[in-house]
Amino acid sequence: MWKSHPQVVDIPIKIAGDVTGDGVVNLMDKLLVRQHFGQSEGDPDWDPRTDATCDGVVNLMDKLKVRQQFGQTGGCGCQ
Ligand SMILES: [Ca+2]
Repeated sequence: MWKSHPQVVDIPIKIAGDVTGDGVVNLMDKLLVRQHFGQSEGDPDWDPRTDATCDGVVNLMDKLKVRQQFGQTGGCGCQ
């Protein structure tokens, strides 16, 4: 007789504002958003990680998102 066993799988949960994906919202996230500030989808240097609000543009709202979440940790952020 076959029995199914539940499996435990680690699924990294990305923190809002953790644009670098390293599991913590810190100065590196602020710097990356600043570096890409003003860019939008379609720009040659577009980096979707820096669009913390997922609206297709890196603007003040993304900076605010990082600021709100600054210092938060969780998940490994690894992919
Ligand atoms: Ca945005």
